[in-house]
Amino acid sequence: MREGIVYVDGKWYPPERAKLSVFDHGLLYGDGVFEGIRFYNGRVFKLDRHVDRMFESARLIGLTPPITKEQFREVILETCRRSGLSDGYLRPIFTRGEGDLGLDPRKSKAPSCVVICSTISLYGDKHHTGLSAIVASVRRPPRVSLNPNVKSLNYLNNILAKSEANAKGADEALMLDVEGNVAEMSADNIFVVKGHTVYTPPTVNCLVGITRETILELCEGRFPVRTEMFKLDFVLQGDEVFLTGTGGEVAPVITVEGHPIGSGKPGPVTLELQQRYFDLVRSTGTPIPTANGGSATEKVAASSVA
Ligand code: PXG
Repeated sequence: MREGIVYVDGKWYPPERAKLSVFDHGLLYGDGVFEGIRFYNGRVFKLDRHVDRMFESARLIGLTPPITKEQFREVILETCRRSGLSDGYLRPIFTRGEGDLGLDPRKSKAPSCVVICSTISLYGDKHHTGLSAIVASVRRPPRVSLNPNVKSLNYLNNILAKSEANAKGADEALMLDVEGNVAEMSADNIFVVKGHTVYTPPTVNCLVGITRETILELCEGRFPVRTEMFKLDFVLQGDEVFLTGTGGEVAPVITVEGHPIGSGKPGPVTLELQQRYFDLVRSTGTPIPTANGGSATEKVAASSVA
């Protein structure tokens, strides 16, 4: 049995009883958007950033959410509270809704709102030991085809990249754009470290990752940052490579296509940023309310929310 609880359009269900119609255009056409949010120690990390990004994704595909931002935020917190979990993962989804066959979005009369609250585990102890990556042969679609800032329900491009990694026995897939610039990993942003300088591509061909933003904040005053485009050779010549994502958190990448990066072990800049990231996510965030309206972690939160 799955852990957690699921909100669907106004009601909460045990995970195995949460259902949407097979005529939902989210299923039929991938017509919808989603977010991936983590909560740690009874606090939701960067909740408002995720809510804003979700509404921006919806706006970019012309989907009017069935709920206001404020209500959505409350639904997310209430779903966490009902889950009884203090650490876990949230997957809010807006789908275009149920409609007749045919891809015209006007066929769907009412969008749906789903919030899954459960757990996620991606790389296990490879956070410490490091991941292997391949370079996917499928490229990220250009911005003129699909804005990478739409976190849409259509992840086939990313899944094909991940499948290539699986077939080659690697943990992850690095993805290039159609011009051969490094874009991102299959579901994470990418960083390269040279000396003390931290490089990451601008968000032209990749998602505006919230973990990416957090890492850039953590670099301030500590490591110089350069946001610029680079090709694969720059990655292979890096001293360190790491990926960032809500699911993947901060994880070292120690080989690319079998070539060791730097020493072939997780590097000092990566490990320092990883530690600071874990410290931050465990000590800040929006407190999950308790049934009596208070918050389980209110006291700690009040003293340490950034
Ligand atoms: N690029 C892509 C394509 C993503 O899907 C990121 C970068 C990192 O963004 P954040 O904001 O999370 O730092 C993502 C996020 C999953 C899962 O179910 C995937 C993501 C996030 C959470 C869970 O595998 N991808």
